[in-house]
Amino acid sequence: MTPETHRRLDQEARRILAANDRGGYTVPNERVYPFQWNWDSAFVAMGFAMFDEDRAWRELETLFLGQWADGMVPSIVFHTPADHYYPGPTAWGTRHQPPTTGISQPPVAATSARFLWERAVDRSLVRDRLAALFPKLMAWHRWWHETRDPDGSGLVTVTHPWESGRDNSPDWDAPLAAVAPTVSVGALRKDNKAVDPSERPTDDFYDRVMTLVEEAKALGWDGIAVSRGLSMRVCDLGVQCILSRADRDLLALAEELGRSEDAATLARWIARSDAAAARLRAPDGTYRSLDLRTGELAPCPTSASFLPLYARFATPDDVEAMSSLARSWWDRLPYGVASCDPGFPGFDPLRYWRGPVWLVVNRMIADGFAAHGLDDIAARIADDSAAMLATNGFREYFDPRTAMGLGGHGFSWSAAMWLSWLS
Ligand code: 2M8
Repeated sequence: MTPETHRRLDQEARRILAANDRGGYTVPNERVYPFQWNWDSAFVAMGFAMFDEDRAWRELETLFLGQWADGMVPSIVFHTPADHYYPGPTAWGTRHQPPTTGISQPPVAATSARFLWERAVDRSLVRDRLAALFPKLMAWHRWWHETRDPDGSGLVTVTHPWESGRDNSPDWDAPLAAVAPTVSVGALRKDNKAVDPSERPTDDFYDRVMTLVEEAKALGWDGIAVSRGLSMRVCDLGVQCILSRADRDLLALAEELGRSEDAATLARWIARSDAAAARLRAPDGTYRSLDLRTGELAPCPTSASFLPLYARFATPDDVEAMSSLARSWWDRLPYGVASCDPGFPGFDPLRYWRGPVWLVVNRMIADGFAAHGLDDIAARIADDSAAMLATNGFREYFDPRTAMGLGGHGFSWSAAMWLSWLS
């Protein structure tokens, strides 16, 4: 990459974050997603941290204004009204102020807080902010480990595909097939008017996921009742790994702050999750999501199958299996890392989480390979990611065959990945 391209990407990434900044929080992309999204903000904070530490902390602090009394941090905080997104606050029927959804998203925030802390120019200036955020992070992790794992199995439950962040992944095909739709919401959708419908989930998908919302509403959004009672209950490999990594990062922060009781609790949660991880390993050695209702593993590896490296619970055999898997995908597709196994019959290089490449996942996968000494794979993922941005802009996701940009334009987390990882 020429220094000129590098400068151009730096400027463009900062311009995007500034344009999507709503004062304390950042929208992923105004046209498609006009509110604050949970894991988007955790990644975006890392981008801000490279040039405005105060603004980076504010991104996380504002996200936690949406935290529920039971510790749950919602997938979306609807700080200000906007009528061009469906489903908005009314469809969720929750009671929180500011209005929020009733489901969560992958818990990246503790990892982000550690990133901010470790890069702080003067830690004494941000210690109070970290100390104020810590109990909120701890409460959220407790919600995952207790409310979303009421039997203490070590595997946490997601009850909705949107909770995984990997919305229409093949991981949800079988669990969603078991959800009998009771609503028909195709006409209410806005997303497929803002973006080419071939790059978005189907109407049938929306009917089923909104049926899950109706089920949770009928349970009054009670945490344990939802966890035990919804017709979709899956241990999502992505959330399981991201939580396990975030537990480790939160433990490091607990030690920094001298919170020894919390550190001990986190160490217990980590040990319990590590012990349960083998249940997610398929006979071919790849990790998958697990349908907790049927005991079935997901039908194919996805980009989440590399995240045990990021979580840090992978065994030496796993490391070997994951590096072979990554190399075999590059034999079929020039740009890594596809969100779904290219050999799976349902692989679709254009449709959202069923094939396209997502830079935030790439960052986590590259982190995992680098931590296990596989610097060549980590470097190739970074090179592919930078090439996609340089040739096609800060798009939401990319076609792994051609690097063509897909979904929304001027996307905040893609800009943040450039600034905090690739630049
Ligand atoms: C996508 O999800 C939202 C629902 O939360 C949607 O499709 O309407 C996903 O890619 C998710 O991971 C992401 O956080 C969100 C905003 O970028 O968009």
